[in-house]
Amino acid sequence: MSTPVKKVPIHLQSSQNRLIIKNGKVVNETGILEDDVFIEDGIIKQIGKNLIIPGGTRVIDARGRYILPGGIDPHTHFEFDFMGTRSVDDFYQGTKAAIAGGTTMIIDFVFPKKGESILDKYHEYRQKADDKVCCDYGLHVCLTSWNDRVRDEMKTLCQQHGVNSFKMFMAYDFMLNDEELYSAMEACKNLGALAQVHAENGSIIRKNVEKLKAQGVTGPEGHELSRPESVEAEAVNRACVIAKAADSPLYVVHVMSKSAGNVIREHRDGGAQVWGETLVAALGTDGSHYKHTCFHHSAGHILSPPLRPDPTTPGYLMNLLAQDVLQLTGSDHCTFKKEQKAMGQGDFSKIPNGVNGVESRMAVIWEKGVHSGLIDPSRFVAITSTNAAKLFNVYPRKGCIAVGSDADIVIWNPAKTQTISAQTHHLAVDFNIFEGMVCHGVPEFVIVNGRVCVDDENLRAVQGHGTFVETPVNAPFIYAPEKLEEIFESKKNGVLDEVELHNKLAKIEFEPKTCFTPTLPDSAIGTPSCRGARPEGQRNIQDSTFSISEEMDTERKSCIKVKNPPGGKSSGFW
Ligand code: URQ
Ligand code: ZN
Ligand code: ZN
Repeated sequence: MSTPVKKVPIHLQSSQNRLIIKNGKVVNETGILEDDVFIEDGIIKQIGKNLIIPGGTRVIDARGRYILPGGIDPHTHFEFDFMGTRSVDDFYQGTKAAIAGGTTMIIDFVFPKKGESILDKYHEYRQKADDKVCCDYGLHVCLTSWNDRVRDEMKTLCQQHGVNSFKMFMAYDFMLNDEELYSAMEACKNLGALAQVHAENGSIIRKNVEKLKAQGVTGPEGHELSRPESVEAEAVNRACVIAKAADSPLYVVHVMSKSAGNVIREHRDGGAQVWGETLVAALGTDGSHYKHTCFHHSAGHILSPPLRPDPTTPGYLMNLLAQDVLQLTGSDHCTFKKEQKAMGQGDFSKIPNGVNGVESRMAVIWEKGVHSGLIDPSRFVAITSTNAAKLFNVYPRKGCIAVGSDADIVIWNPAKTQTISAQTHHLAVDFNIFEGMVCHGVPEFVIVNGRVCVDDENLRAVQGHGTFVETPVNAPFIYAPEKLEEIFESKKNGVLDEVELHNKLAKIEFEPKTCFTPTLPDSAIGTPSCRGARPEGQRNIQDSTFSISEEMDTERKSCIKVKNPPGGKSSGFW
């Protein structure tokens, strides 16, 4: 168990609060620039060459390295009570491991049992996480039942507690039916929140499980057999159809199969506002492990939707990310020890669902995406950080290396390799689905809100260093794309310079009914874009400059399309 470490107030950190990263390649989703980055008080203060900075500033030489925005993992389940047990990586261990791998923000899921208050559960999660987290975190809220109270509490969560996303299940005992899904999505849309779905056909799964058990199938191989690709693809399609009918944008979590990805492509091509997240598990391994004769090995790979037996799935999903059919990568980190997985010995439907990934996500995606030549570093940044920041409305505070942004930065050495193993990972769990995988790319330094938490590969994460980050409703990238389009058009035509561009982005105004109304301390900064309170010493995004240096060509579709700079093959979608 962890020992709490007291936070050092920023003003007492003396010269430690200043840092310059020199000679590296700064990677944003829009391109790569060779620049130095100066950080003070947890914020990126200057980017450029020959910067004038105070004496005594620590220098990190990043020659030959990439300077990346810290990863944002939009999908974790730390200390989660599920299937009769609790996931073993808690908010301390989980965020510490996240940092070790180059992730500087996670978004977890508040998970009420069917019928419980989502508001009470939110407070419970805040209580268990706030003092433990080593990096910043946000919260989605799961809707495991549907009624008027849930609807009212959604509003409170959006308007007073910094929640802007709700996950609905189409499988498990707590799944919503189609009518409830429609109402919940409609409620999300009306609040300016984002509806998320776990897309699997729960009724077919139930029937398949019964049938398989009757046939005597009890081992882990029964898991995928009971929930094949078609069961996932059907639910993804149904979710898209319901979202369209309810006029709601939609985020499909953990897209695990080729056919589910194809369904998303079809709906996006038809103009739907739908975004897809796949998992590092789906990109880094496959369902062949369910045939392994060792129960612990095969059960260790069980999650839902499952890994697919088709060995071409990981490459296919990476290509969908390259083509912008899918936009985000999460870990769905939800870990159970061997003894917990053993609860399903003799009955595969009782094996607690979930695998690791929060620590290895960046390395595995770099290996399978960048090192293998399918994507460039800019697209890597988009799918591991920027797109999550945009959809969950913390951009440009997070998700980019820009003046005024939080100093959440990874110095990535593509020339070094690491071998993933349960023997060396920083997790509480005793199994790793990527065991033995050699990955090119090592996060040599990880800077979390200005503090060096991985220092030349030495992990120095600090419990309680992270804070809860409010995710305001009405993300402009979802709900005001036409305003963004105008702004980017003005930049393209030379009407706006970069500073004006950033100021415009920060000042997009929304309908008053959806304005976020936090209880602000005097020192906190509220902006017309309704962002929440920021701790002292953090930036006012209206006063900052924000570099999008490449020329952008915009085209309105379901959202703003941005063509990438010449030479870069990343396919950013805004
Ligand atoms: O469905 C999820 O995201 C959670 C509840 C369980 N983990 C998993 O198997 N994907
Ligand atoms: Zn799920
Ligand atoms: Zn999950």
